[in-house]
Amino acid sequence: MTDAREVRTACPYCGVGCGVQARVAADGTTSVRGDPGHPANFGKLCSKGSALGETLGLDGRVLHPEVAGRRASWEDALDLVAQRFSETIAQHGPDSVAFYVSGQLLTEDYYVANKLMKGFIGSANIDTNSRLCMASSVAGHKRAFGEDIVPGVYEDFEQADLVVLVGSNTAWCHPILYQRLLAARAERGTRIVVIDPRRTATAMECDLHLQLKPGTDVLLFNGLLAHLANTGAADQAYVTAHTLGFEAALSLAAADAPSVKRVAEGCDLAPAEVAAFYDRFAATERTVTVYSQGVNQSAHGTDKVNAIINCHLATGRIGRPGMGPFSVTGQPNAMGGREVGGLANQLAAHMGFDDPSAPDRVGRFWATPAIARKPGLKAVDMFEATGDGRIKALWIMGTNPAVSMPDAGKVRAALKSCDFVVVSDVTRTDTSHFANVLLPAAAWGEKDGTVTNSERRISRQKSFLPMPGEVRPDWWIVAETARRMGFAAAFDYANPAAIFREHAALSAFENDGGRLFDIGGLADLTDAEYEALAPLHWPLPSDASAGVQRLLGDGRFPTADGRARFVPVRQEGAALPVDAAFPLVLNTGRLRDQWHTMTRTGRVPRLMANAPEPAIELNAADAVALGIADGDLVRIESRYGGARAKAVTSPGQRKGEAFLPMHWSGRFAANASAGSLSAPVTDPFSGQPELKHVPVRISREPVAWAGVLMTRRDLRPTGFVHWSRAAVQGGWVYELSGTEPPEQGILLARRLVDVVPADQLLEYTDRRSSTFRAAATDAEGRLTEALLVAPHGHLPERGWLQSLLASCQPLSPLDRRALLSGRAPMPVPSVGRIVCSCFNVGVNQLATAISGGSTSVDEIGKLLKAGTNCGSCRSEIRAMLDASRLQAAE
Ligand SMILES: Nc1nc2c(c(=O)[nH]1)N[C@H]1C(S)=C(S)[C@@H](COP(=O)(O)OP(=O)(O)OC[C@H]3O[C@@H](n4cnc5c(=O)[nH]c(N)nc54)[C@H](O)[C@@H]3O)O[C@H]1N2
Ligand SMILES: Nc1nc2c(c(=O)[nH]1)N[C@H]1C(S)=C(S)[C@@H](COP(=O)(O)OP(=O)(O)OC[C@H]3O[C@@H](n4cnc5c(=O)[nH]c(N)nc54)[C@H](O)[C@@H]3O)O[C@H]1N2
Ligand code: SF4
Ligand SMILES: [Mo]
Repeated sequence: MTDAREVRTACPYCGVGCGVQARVAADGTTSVRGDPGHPANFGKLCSKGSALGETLGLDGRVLHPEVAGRRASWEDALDLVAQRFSETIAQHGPDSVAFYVSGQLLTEDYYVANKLMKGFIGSANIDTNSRLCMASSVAGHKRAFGEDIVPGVYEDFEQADLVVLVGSNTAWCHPILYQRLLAARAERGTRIVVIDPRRTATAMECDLHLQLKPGTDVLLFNGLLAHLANTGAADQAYVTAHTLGFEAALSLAAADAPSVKRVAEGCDLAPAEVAAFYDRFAATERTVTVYSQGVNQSAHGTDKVNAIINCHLATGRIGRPGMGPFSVTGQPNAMGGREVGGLANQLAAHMGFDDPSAPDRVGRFWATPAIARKPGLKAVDMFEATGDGRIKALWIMGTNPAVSMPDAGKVRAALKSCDFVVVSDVTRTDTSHFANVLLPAAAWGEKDGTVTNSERRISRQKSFLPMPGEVRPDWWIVAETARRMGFAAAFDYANPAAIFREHAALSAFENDGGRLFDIGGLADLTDAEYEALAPLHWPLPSDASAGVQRLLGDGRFPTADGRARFVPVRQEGAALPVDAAFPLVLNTGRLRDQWHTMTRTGRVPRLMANAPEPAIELNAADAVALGIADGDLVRIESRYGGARAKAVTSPGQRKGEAFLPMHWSGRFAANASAGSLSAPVTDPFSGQPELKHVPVRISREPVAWAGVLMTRRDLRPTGFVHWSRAAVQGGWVYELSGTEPPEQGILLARRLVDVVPADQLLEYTDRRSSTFRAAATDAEGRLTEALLVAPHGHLPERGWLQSLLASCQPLSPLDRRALLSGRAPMPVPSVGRIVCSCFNVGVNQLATAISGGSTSVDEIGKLLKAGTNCGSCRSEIRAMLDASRLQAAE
């Protein structure tokens, strides 16, 4: 037995990039906590980060290479990949193949994949899921600054007097950064403005919420630019010395937004709210404007970014303490991907195709004659080309496009029709289903490398677990394929450190300061230094001793003349307006405890407890008009596809608008995928798709029966109108429903327990009430399966059943009888839906505390511990307190 050890690594979820300490005990069990020494989180972790230890099991993992669905050796699998890619290139040219990669990859993996495609295959057909995420920010930065630069650092959130959060549900999506902001507010009284069509958890905490009409951000910020100019709040000296194009941008803005009243009308806001925001912005030097997917994921995302940056340029508030535009990145290594050049319109190390000398320079560095000279296909176009046969071989690494791409049904059809699909993933996914070759990648905790967070801070991700089965790190898989394609010398890496050194050297290569991304100071790290690398900011040129923190504060920009550019922008109408056939706007995004397509977080019971079923949020007036009640199953249709989810009315939802989480894949529900509904309409500059706005119609499904199956098995039911599942202690709970008569529902559901040997299954059918119950136990008498089917609205509470599945005890005779009668032996008080996932505190407990006299989140924390660890649930608790106060006042 080995001794206990502790490894300092980084969280693999969001772009905050928190430091994590993983402790492997002598018996091999692993626990995870925040790293107090990491400058992003100082020891704190959010709900997802704190549950990392629970994602390390091997359930669902891909452990061996597979060819055509059969286990294969690495030799055979990689020989086949290399042969098929080489043949396709020889026959149809380099642009007939493509890689679709991901911000989940480490910088070293990403670098090697980019080098193979752009440097040696000679095509720029490598794009990444960052196209769906950050592309508009990249394009906006390049238009304004000349390079993709995030000027600020996290301390700016703490040193600002005003923080404007645009299209960002920071409380849920960048929770630790949000906690830092709230802590700073408690000290200095920071004002927080939220600009979002939904009343999100983030909006509940703010001083001013502009609940604008979706897609009208350009108008709002054009109005602000005009207001700054009119009221003398613009910094003329800065504008004259450091920028170009102010007059043109201002005249278009003023024409677009001639008055506060016109802005208010266009954005569907009260004039007083707009004026309050403008006055506050004008008066507050230390202002940070944070933006995320409500800005980027839009058909006009790049213009939204520049409308925001224009206001910061006009006031000279860039790159100084407590001020600046701040695009927060989504994925753990979205930034690293941008640094290596993983987007199809970038080349490498912040060099692009717009600089004619860049391809030769990169070609010289890589010693290759085959360097790509023109941009490749961006994600939406790449799948379009896969569908129509232009792309004949596609390799997908670390992303799940069958779920996360817009018009996902069409993407699935493209994958099905493609001659040769390779998927590298850690688990089986909706995408891996289409793989001709499936390659088992090493997961978080097993692999080594670096990631860069939203504030340009590079951190090490380190392995602390052995690689299970035959899994291999992504860089190794790509390098081995490159070797087989005839490029052995250029891909002869001993370890991630060697790749990192090369990446650092390329960033400094022939760089006279024209590219701010320069980490030449790290090009000579020894393996031991790389191993011990402490988190640091870039840039870090070879002559610097420590990473420069803020950028652009001196008013010098990485453009040819050193000046920033104002970009004239105009408010455009919705790319896809609603009409009589599709009268509602569907917005999509994230939930607090889930990560994307749920491949990891969906397996953790306490992360499933807050929102166990796919649900669409509706405004109450729309629900009434559509004859939909809370909990009803609804059908959602757009011009691209359909989905089903449970309806929940939400006071946070504007009339005419609905919100569906992006998370549920075909592995977690029959069909609740937001991607199937979303439109493949893209921004003209960034190619980023409009994922926040698609016209839909919604109708109630006439559900006749419902069922619930608790099981230890990992199933994928078929033939049901709707099902969804949630991980619970000891197994899974499947919610089933259908529009058939209940007797037929019983027959359908009964098939799910067909595999259980008859002598282990207790069954009971009550024909009069059309109910069915069945239960099975293992050899020790512990519950393994429980199935209940009843007419719609007649299923019992799940709490007691779940506790039986979780229990390690044999069933008592009392429980056995109770199971068949479908009722708990004695009423078990249910905690209700879980709000605090750290301490398992449910809505019913919170309601009792509030009716018992608790009046603040802190008081509730003292009583129930809820909200005292990661803090992610504090806004939900506050909303319950507010609601009860309102009720009392009525
Ligand atoms: N819990 C959790 N956290 C995550 C992730 C996750 O999967 N789960 N994913 C990570 C990733 S990759 C990303 S990219 C980030 C995303 O982080 P966010 O961008 O904060 O998250 P979203 O929920 O996608 O969208 C943000 C908000 O944009 C609003 N919005 C929609 N349309 C408009 C509009 O026209 N204007 C404005 N101003 N707002 C609009 C939506 O109502 C929504 O509340 O989160 C990261 N963090
Ligand atoms: N409708 C709608 N669609 C959206 C969005 C939205 O808001 N609305 N948001 C978009 C955004 S911002 C994003 S970032 C995307 C995210 O969409 P995806 O990238 O499709 O989502 P993930 O579930 O994170 O997929 C990552 C995959 O990588 C695997 N993986 C994890 N670690 C590794 C590794 O080390 N190596 C390899 N090879 N695989 C690994 C995981 O198992 C998983 O299958 O979704 C986009 N799609
Ligand atoms: S905020 Fe949460 S998900 Fe994001 S890096 Fe930190 S712990 Fe991970
Ligand atoms: Mo993202």
